[in-house]
Amino acid sequence: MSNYHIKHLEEYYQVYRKSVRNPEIFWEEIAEEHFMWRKKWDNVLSWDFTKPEVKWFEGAQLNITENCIDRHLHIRGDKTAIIFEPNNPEEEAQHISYRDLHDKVCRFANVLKEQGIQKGDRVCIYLPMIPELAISVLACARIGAIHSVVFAGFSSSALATRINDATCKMVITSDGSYRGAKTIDLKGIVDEALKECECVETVLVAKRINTDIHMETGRDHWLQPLLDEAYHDCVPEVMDAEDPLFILYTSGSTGKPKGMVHSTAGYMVYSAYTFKNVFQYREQDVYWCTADIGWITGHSYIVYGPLCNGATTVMFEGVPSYPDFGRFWEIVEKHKVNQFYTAPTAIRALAKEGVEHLEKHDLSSLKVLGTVGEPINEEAWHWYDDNVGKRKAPIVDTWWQTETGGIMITPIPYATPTKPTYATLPFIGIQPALMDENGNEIKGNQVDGRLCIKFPWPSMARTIWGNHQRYKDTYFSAYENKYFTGDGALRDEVGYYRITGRVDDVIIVSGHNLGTAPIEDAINEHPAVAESAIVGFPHDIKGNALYGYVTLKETGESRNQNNLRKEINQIITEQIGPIAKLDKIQFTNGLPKTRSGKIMRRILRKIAGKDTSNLGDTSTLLNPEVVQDIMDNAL
Ligand code: 7RM
Repeated sequence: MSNYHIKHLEEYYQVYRKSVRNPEIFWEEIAEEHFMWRKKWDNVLSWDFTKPEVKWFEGAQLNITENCIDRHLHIRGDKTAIIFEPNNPEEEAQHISYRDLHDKVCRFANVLKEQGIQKGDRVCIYLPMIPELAISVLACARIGAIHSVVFAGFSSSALATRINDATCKMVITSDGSYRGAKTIDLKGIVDEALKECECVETVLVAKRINTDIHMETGRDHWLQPLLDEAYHDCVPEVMDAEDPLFILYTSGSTGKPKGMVHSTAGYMVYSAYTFKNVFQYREQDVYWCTADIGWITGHSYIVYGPLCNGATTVMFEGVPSYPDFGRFWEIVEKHKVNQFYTAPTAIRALAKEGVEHLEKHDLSSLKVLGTVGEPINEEAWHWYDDNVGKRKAPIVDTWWQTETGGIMITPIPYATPTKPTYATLPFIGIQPALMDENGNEIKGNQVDGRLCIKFPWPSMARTIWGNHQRYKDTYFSAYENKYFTGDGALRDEVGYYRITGRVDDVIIVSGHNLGTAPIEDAINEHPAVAESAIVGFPHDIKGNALYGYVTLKETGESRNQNNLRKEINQIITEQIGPIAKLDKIQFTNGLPKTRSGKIMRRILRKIAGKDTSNLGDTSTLLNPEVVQDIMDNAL
C-alpha cells in the first residue's frame, strides 16, 4: 500500500483513518518521502485555533522551485513541463521542457534580483495566461519574493487596491492580452492603477500583442532584453517552512478584498499530494486545468501541484468560445489530454451549444474529469458525464477555497463511487464538521448545517495580509475551535457531502466570488444613487447572476432609466471589473429594512428569484409597504 498514491476505496479509508488518528506521523511520512528538503523539521505541527496560529514542518528549510523543477532535471529534464496553447489556434503551441523551465525561471529570478527585489518583497503579477505568468510566479518563489497575482480581468482600481494593500515594489505585466477576438490594453490599466500606487518602483513588461505603448522612463522596462542578458542559473533562496510563499486576494462579504497568505512547506506538500490523488496523475499523462493562474485553482493545480509531481500541465490563453465552442475539445484532442479540470459555468455554457462540437473530436484520451468553483447542477453533471467522459471518465467534484489552498472534499477517481452534485468524501487528513445555529456539531448522517473544519491541514492560509484580527474574526470566531468555511453543506446517508452554497453575502457568479458590499459601494458612488442592495438569482449558465435594487436620490429630474443602468454597470466595471456587472437593475422607492437598519436581503433574494409565495417572517420590517411595491415592479 502506498500512502502517497491511493488507488482503491479500501485504501482511501485506511489512509484516511491513519491521517486522522495520527496526523503528525502521517504528514511527516508524506513530507519525508516525496519532497526535497534542505533541512528537515523540528516539529511537524503546532496549532491553536484561538489565536489563531498554525505551523507545519516548523524548522524545515526548502525552496519550492527546487521541488517543482530542479529535482526533476536528471530524471525528466526533457519531459514537457508546460504546454502553452495560445488564444489563436493558428499560432503554434509551445512545449517547455523541465530543462527549459529551469533556464527561464532562473533568468527571470536573476532579473528580479537585478531590479532590487529581495526575499520577502512583494511583487504584483498582472499578466494574461502566457508562459511568463507561470515563470514569473516561480521566479519569485526562487528568490523568496512573495508573489501576489492579480487576475488580469480586474480593473485598474481593483488592481491599485491590491498593489497598495500588499505594498508591492514591482508589477509584472504585458503590453496587452488576447481574449478571443478582442485585445485588451493591460499596460494602460497598469498605468492608470499606478497613479494611485506610490510603493511601485519598477514595472516589467512582457511583449504579447506588439502594440505601441507608453513606457515610463526609469520605471518601466521591457522584459525580454533583460532576460536575454541574465545568467541562466540562479541558486534557490533557502526558505523556512512557514515563510510566506504568496498572497492571493479573495472577496469577503464586507470590506476590501482579503489578502490570503499561504506559507511554503505545508502548501507545497498538500497541493502536490492532492494533485497526485485527485487526478490520479501518471508519468506519461497530460493534464489540463482551464482556470486562470490569477485564481487559487491556477496556483495550486496549474503551477505548483502539477510541477511538484513532474507532470505535463497545459496553460490555455484563450476562451472556450473562440474561434468556436469546439475549442476545448480541439485542445483535448490535439494534446491528448488525460485529465481535464474546469468550472460548472463553462460546462453549462458548452452544453447549451449542443453536442455537435464534441462529435468532431476524439476525446478518448480523457481518464478523469474535474469540476470546481461552485455547486454543479444535476443536468450539467450528466451532460459532462455522458458527452465528454462517455460515462468512462469519473467526475471529481472538488470542493475547496482560496483559503484552504488545496482540494478538501472530493472523490478519488476510480476509488470513490461518484454521485451527481456531491463532492463526496473528505480528502485524506481533512476533518469536516456540520454545525447547527447554536454552535453545536451535528453528528450522524442525513443532516445539514454549516460547514467547518475542525483540525488543521498543511495548506491552510495562515493569515490575512496586514490584518490578523480580520482573519480571526472571519474564520475562527463563528464556531469555537473550528475553521468556518462560509458554506452550507449536507451529509447523506453514507456520509457523502453536498455543498449547498454560501451562507454569507458572497455570491458566486460564473465561479467567481463576488462580495455584495464592494459592488454596492461602487454603485453608491453614482451621483443619482441614494442606496442599493445586490442579491444573486439563479442563472442558467452563470449559476448565479446579480440583481441590483437601486433607490435614487430625489433630484427632481427624471432620468432615462436605461441610461442610468448603463452608467451603473460602467462604474462597476471601472471599480471592480466586468465580471461584477449586474444582469438586472430595478429602481425602487426604498429597500426593506429591519428596525436596526439592516437591509433584509432574504426578501430581496426571493423576489429576484421569483419565489414570492412565502416571504418568511416580515414582522421585524420597518417599512413593509416597500415590499409590495418592489414585488409589483420586479424584473
Ligand atoms: C477553489 C475555489 C470558494 C467558494 C467556496 C464555495 C464555492 C468551490 C465548489 C464550491 C460547491 C464545489 N476557490 N465552491 N468549489 N461549491 N461545489 N465543488 O473556487 O475561493 O474562489 O471560492 O467556491 O462556495 O466557499 S474560491
